[in-house]
Amino acid sequence: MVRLPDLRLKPPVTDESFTSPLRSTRLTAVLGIALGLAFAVCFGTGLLSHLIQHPPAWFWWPSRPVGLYRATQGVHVITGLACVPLLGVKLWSVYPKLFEWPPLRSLVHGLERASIAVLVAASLFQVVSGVLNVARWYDPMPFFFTAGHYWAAWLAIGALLVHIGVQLPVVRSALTRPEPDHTAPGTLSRRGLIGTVAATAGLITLSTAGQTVTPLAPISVLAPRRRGDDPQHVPVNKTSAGAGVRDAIFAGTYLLTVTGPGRTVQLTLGDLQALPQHTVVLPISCVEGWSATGTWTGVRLRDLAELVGVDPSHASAYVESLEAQGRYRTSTVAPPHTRDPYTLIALRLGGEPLHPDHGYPARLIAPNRPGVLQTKWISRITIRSAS
Ligand code: HEM
Ligand SMILES: Nc1nc2c(c(=O)[nH]1)N[C@H]1C(S)=C(S)[C@@H](COP(=O)(O)O)O[C@H]1N2
Ligand SMILES: [Mo]
Repeated sequence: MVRLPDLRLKPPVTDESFTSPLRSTRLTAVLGIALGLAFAVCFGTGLLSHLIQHPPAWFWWPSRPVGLYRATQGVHVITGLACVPLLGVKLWSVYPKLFEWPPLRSLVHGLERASIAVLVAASLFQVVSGVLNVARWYDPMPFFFTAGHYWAAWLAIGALLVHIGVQLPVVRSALTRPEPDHTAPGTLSRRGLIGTVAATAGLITLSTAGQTVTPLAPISVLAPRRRGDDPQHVPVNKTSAGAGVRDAIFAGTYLLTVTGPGRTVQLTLGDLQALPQHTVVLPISCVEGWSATGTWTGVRLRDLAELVGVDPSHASAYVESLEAQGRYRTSTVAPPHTRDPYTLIALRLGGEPLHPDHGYPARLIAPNRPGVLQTKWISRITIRSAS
């Protein structure tokens, strides 16, 4: 009798290839819940940061409490960094499923696999691009970081919702029917693994949060921005040399042009110093998650609006820098911040004239605003009536 060869495809890798007894549906469910919560917090705080920087017509952001953005963006970066170990172990707990056989069972199964591919790719992209950004290492990213990170966030959240919808029954049964822990005595237990992941996430938080939570600063050994020898005890984002403004700010010909709908005034540094001076304590809160409190002295923006004949209770301002090029050379101040008496054209920081790298001769400082909108070396302000 002639036997036909068995032509059915066989799985290249079988269940026995993955031997760790630590893997279990319950472990994956616990890690998945933690990661899902962290992603929800990251998505919410990240979207808020995007809306503040690119406000659509319906969006309104208040100028108080002064440190609200400092908190939301601090939480974004702290939670994002805690995702690094969570995502690593979560993927490790499920990667044997990549080798499940047959790889495609039905159209619905294929769609579900495709959503997993999107979820894994977008999640890894978010964590890697976020870490590179806060480390200020832009070279490996041949695209504009913020745009990539923004669109990948929608992909990640969309795929995550599909994933939660598919896996919810599995998670529920894994959490209600306890699975016995098959790990051998003396080796790492499932509970031990969860504890290790939690401790790693906690350590990452403790060693980086000091870039925005001041009491933790001394132990912030991993923070990209630590309080150090920065001029006037505030970190510098872009230096005056990097912005190419040193010649202009030291030429002695500095003029601030303030324009309203019917009047333009030009003010020398002496003119600005002769206007009523006010002192406020406000943080610089960078989108990158670091922040620092400063004591700023200068002229109220609302006083300059009045100077050019605009009612400051309904006004907005467009602020331009001496810096000729650069993404952050201009910013728009919305009505809540323009009328806020804390919003200053600051001339001094910590009682001294502004350091050149902090925006000498004059810079914008407003409450509850991302650092990117606190324009340095300002040369022109255009006031518009918003009523
Ligand atoms: C290690 C993880 C992460 C880090 C370190 C991180 C860091 C950052 C930073 C520095 C920004 C400010 C970008 C800028 O305005 O220049 C940002 C914005 C943002 N992040 Fe993350 N992020 C992480 C994870 C995530 C995750 C998991 C999500 C969502 C699922 C997310 C969603 C967003 C969104 C929507 C923005 C706003 C982007 C924009 O302004 O257009 N991030 N993130
Ligand atoms: N003209 C100009 N202003 C700018 C920037 C810039 O690149 N150019 N960087 C902004 C960013 S991203 C931050 S976080 C703050 C930092 O201010 P500091 O360097 O005084 O701490 O300045 C903002 N003002
Ligand atoms: Mo910034």
